[in-house]
Amino acid sequence: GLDLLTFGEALVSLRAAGPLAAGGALTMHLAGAEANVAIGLARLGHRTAWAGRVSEDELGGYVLRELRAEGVGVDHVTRDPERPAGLMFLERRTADLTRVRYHRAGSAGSALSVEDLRPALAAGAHVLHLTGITPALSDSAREATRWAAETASRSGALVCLDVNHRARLWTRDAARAVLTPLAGYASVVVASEDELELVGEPGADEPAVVAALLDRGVETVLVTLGADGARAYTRDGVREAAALPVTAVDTVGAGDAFTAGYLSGHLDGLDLAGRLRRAVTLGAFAVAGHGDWEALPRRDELSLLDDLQPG
Ligand code: CKP
Ligand code: MG
Repeated sequence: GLDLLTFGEALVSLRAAGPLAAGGALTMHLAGAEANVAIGLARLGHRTAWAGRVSEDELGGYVLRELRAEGVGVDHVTRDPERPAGLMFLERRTADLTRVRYHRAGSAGSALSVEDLRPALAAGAHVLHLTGITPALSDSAREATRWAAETASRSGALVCLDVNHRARLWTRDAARAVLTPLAGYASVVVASEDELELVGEPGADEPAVVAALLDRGVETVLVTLGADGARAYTRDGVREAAALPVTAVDTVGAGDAFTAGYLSGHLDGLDLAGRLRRAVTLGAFAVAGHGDWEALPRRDELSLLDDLQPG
């Protein structure tokens, strides 16, 4: 069977080297948190698949071609003849600051429904990865996300939820109302410090949110800290992992890389320290190179950063 199934919206990302308002050349890339995770795992040799709806036009064809080229299974993708591809514009404002603008309302990906996911869930996978972006896209996508999480957790899969709050899609209160119940299906929850409160009581601090999640059956809570690394909470306590000291040129996709590394370590049977080491290693590759996933390592490249001691 598959190692990992993920689903969501894959976007066509159009990247400008400077401010968008100044015009100039755009380059075309695949984006989308779930696609980033699938690619991260596929590059390390794990069997992965991505499910979702993509437009039937050339842009949808491009999304599928990129996923296939990276070795991600697309057998259970639905083509949507009516709706357009979701787009994302990314402009570079300073050397280390990029800004993102979406054109995704009413897109093919946002029309995701339970029916689109049924065949993929029936085929099964060891790990189901999902993000808090998908339930923000539409009512049907929200129900599909909840259904997939429930179905996979019942079948004994490891469910990993990455909170990934996107303020351009919904408010924090709307996100919390959906993501807190959703976290109850997860074995692994990933959140930045900022996002953690969206899977707990409003205003609750980190120890309180973590305690409530562990109480509800979540096994591992991963709090990502950017350049400061990450904290991993389990019933045995907390373990810290420092980030690797690379020069960051593009932080978009870092969280997805971290999650992919953690899940790869899980699939390889590594202990918590080993899973975290792989997670920060993939995070370092992601931020040290341009693009959301392009710089992610193949398995034989994992050791390239071995000489870097955690900062
Ligand atoms: O949390 P990350 O920076 O790893 O997520 C980046 C992705 O899906 C990016 O590829 C973008 O398309 C998105 O998050 C999004 O919808 O914002
Ligand atoms: Mg993230």
